[in-house]
Amino acid sequence: MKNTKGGIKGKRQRYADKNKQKSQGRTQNGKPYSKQSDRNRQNPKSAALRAEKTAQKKAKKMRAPSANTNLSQNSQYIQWFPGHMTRTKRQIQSDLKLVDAVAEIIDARLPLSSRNPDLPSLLGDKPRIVLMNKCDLADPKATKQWIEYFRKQGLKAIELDCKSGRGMNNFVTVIREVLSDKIEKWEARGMKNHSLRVMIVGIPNVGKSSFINRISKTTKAKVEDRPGVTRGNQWFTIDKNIELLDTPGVLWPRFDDQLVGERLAFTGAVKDQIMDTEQLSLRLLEYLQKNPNPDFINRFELDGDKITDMPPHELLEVIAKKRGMLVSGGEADCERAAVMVLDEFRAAKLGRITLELPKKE
Ligand SMILES: Nc1nc2c(ncn2[C@@H]2O[C@H](COP(=O)(O)OP(=O)(O)OP(=O)(O)O)[C@@H](O)[C@H]2O)c(=O)[nH]1
Ligand SMILES: [Mg+2]
Repeated sequence: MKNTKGGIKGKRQRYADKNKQKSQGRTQNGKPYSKQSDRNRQNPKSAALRAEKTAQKKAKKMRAPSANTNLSQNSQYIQWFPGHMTRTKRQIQSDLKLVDAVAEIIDARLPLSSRNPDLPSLLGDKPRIVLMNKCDLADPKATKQWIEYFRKQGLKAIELDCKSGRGMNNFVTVIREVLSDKIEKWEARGMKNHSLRVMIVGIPNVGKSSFINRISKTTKAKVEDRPGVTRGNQWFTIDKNIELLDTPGVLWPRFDDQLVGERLAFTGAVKDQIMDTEQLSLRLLEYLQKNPNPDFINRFELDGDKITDMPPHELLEVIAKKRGMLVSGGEADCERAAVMVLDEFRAAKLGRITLELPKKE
């Protein structure tokens, strides 16, 4: 490095020059100064490697964790695991010692995707039953198949509909069945009416609090049509010496299959605000195009033959126009239509649709 007088710059001078450039916010070649660019100049090869690694890390973060071929350009990476869910998991674990059994509420429309994969390790060998809720929204034939599927796995499952109260009476019978050994032991020791304590767990918005209200014939548990309503564990006493523990809905830190996240989002188990609603409704339309349901076709007065090959965004436009959802200039208001499609699906106005079926043996 030559100085203006043609000599070699001393170490002290070079240091002073560099500090001057830093204070001016510029590098030698006039580019803005940064610590990173300083390091890069020292070793351009490792700088390129670092840049590549950072890009890979970013891509990994953005990439869907599954290699599912059913994904399309409308797919989005969905994940929702706020801090209160970590706390709930810990609370569930510590409250386990207080209960005799656990009732896992699942959504009858997605009996696999609505099961938390972390539960088996969390619950250990605690006696467990499955409550298939929202049966009024699911395909009744599929629900029967799922009950059989669980039976084969050695799990007692019952159909529930918290809106009408269907299936409520079976709960006490089934809980007594799974706890029969314990009850026999209590009775042998003269404890005839020993109370049973059951923890109610499940994903957000699946109907845990609704179930507790229905079965205890009260409205004490807070219920709303959005995920994340219950925020703490709370005991409720129902008749026949049974106490139930309501818990906040929990998901898991990472959906290994992106379709699982999507299905949970379709049914309202994931907070809508964290997603692109229009994209989500396009994915739902893609599903309905591949699996057309007469109620869906009739509700939007669609031509069943034409919709299969239509790009989903065109179908959304058709639906918006059919419903008179227009923006100024007469264009379809796809944003509004997207929300409406999701709402109507969630209320089973597009048919009683079960999104997953047990694998045929
Ligand atoms: N159609 C139908 N809707 C139901 C049923 N059970 C619950 N719901 C509705 O589902 C929504 C959520 O119910 P909640 O009882 O608050 O659900 P939760 O599991 O306690 O939700 P979090 O506390 O957020 O985890 C409410 O709008 C209920 O009215 C059912 O069997 N059928
Ligand atoms: Mg609740």
